Amino acid sequence: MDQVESSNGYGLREVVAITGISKQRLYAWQHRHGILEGGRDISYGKRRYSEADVIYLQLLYRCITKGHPIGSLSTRTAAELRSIGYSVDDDSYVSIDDLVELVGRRQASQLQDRLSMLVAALGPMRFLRQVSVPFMAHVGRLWSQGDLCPAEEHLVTGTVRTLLGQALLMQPANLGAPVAVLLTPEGELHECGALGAALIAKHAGLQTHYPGAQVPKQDIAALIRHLGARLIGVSGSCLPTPDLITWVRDVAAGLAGGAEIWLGGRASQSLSDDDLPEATIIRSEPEFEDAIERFKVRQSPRRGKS
Ligand code: B12
Repeated sequence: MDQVESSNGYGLREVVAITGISKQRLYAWQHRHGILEGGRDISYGKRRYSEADVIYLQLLYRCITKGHPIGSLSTRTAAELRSIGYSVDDDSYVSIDDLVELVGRRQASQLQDRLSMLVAALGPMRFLRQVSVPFMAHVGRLWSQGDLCPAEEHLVTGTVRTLLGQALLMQPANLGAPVAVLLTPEGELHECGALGAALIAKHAGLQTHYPGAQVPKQDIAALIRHLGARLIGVSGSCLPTPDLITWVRDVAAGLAGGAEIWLGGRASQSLSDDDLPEATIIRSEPEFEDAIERFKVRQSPRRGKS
């Protein structure tokens, strides 16, 4: 935890710089809607904000910029605001049966058409959650049963990967926000998870880059410097745990604390935090979104510098 926050919280100027909410707006929310009432630190005589307050305000602002009126949000908890702010409009079930059938009938062009239409119709986040994840699970099953040969699997996976990559590039760049790089380590060919995580990070407001799969560990330090990144998100799906640990340790040693390393995907889920203290293990999408909100606060201008 950061020095400033742990000693006496954040001042108004810092909160404005971190959240982008103007001073006037903040006052109006407090006085008209009772947002974050109280919290006055007696020893300073001025309003201080804790890290939890700042995250709450970030979430509130996110909901407001999505079009929710402040009146409907003022009594919500941070957890409720997170689910409103990160919801993707409509979580109704999308059937992927027709996609699976097109794979079975080897209708590659129709499949590409249908998948492209789904990205356009659902938007990137719903496409990721409601199509890519269940559809890729089917593709993996067909491949392991021998119902798809490697070349056929490559054709299908390539389409999903390209669409996720296009969706990533078409999301707003979030210029000025902290920079994250999502990738897979050497030996990890499963690429859709890293692309999906990159989409989630961008949707959560980070500048996000995806250099691809199998990035050599000796290139990471230069890449991070070049991009000005403060976060590396490593996606491990099937890489054996010892290889994943070695890769992350070697990268961490080369970075010497220059950027945080987060680890997600199937292969990382069996790791405990003690197995790999050099990295933060992320186990679910809500956990990822929460971690990003905290990361934004950590990366914001410090009191001394503002
Ligand atoms: C599709 C698939 C394949 C395809 C890969 C195509 C490709 N090039 O990407 C094919 C069929 C080729 C394949 C091969 C193999 N696979 Co495979 N594969 C899958 C499958 C079915 C789906 C993966 C996928 O793309 N999902 C879609 C993406 C969008 O979702 P996701 O990966 O879950 O990622 C999300 C989250 O996990 C998270 N996330 C992911 N990364 C990160 C990173 C960070 C930092 C964060 C915060 C979050 C995050 O966010 C993403 C978006 O929501 C999974 C099982 C499954 N249902 O997940 C097995 C799976 C990953 N494969 C597995 C295995 C073992 C293999 C093989 C070794 C099989 C073999 N015996 O040969 C080979 C290895 C090939 C190789 N050399 O890499 C195992 C891994 C076992 C483990 N680690 O526990 C799995 C889990 C299947 C299983 N249950 O056994 N596979």
